[in-house]
Amino acid sequence: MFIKKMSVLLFTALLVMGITGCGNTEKDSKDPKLLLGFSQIGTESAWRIGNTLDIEQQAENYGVGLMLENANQKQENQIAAIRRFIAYKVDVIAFSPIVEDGWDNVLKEAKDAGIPVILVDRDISTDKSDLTTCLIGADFYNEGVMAGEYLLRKADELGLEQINIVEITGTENSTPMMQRQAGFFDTIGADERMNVLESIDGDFLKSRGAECMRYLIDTYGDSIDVVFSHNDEMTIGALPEIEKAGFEPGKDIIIISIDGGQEAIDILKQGKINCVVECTPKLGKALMETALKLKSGEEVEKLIHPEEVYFSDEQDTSQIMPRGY
Ligand code: GYE
Repeated sequence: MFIKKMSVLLFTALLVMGITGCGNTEKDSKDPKLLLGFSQIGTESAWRIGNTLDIEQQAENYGVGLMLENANQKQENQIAAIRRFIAYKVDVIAFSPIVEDGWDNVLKEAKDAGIPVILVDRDISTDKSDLTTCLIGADFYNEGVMAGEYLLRKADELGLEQINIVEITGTENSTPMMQRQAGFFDTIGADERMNVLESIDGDFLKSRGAECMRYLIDTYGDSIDVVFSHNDEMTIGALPEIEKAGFEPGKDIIIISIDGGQEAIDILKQGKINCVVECTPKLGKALMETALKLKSGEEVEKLIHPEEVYFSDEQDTSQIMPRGY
């Protein structure tokens, strides 16, 4: 399947180069500028789908041949994909590690094969700093801080004395899960009004968001004041459960989400979500530029964080531009 996809992409890249006239040497018209192997985590969210589409589009724009593999949410599939990229002798490998641990062996194999590796979106945990070249991804800690700061402002506005929070987290041991939680807790931790009832793993999935919310309502009932959910998908899964239990999301329960996909923004506009922190999936341009630099032996920036904002009921939400994911 991916071979088919790759040949389509290679063909398109060649076509683009042909049309724009930049592929006028014998060699250029046969080869893309570089061959990039990219292992994507899966299709768990609008964010992830938007991220894959953006990487495909930017590969076309930059004349990069893309071998794209979808790991269907399994680390072992990502490891196998990286091994295939090595066997295929791609110029550069990129991947979004589903979790932080367990990459040293396969990355050592890439290093021994002389293939540079770019981390996209998420980080790894390793004591060997030379296994990857750089990380292109969001500042998840800051996203947690923005979520926490919103809650502090909201608590002041409503004059609340005690605030009971439930947290539905992303995939355990993934960078966004750990850093969003840390940023949020560091921001609200010193405020005596804040009381975290429970943090529960929703794995970034809509179905799990619904399950977690059912459990939380069964357990804590009407004492829940705030849901902090680590992504829009889980939030969208949780909202109907809140309504079924007879509560109004956005009014009886403050809802804070992360990603900022169109569906969540539309719900924010309806008043059922109070705050959505942006996490942009548009990492493709920086990825292509970095891969091309690595191919030509140039230095690359170690860490590239996109600029991010938040959207909330404190602003005129009708002014929010279409999100594109
Ligand atoms: O928030 C979530 C996705 O790693 C930033 O993964 C990404 C997260 C994103 O599935 O929706």
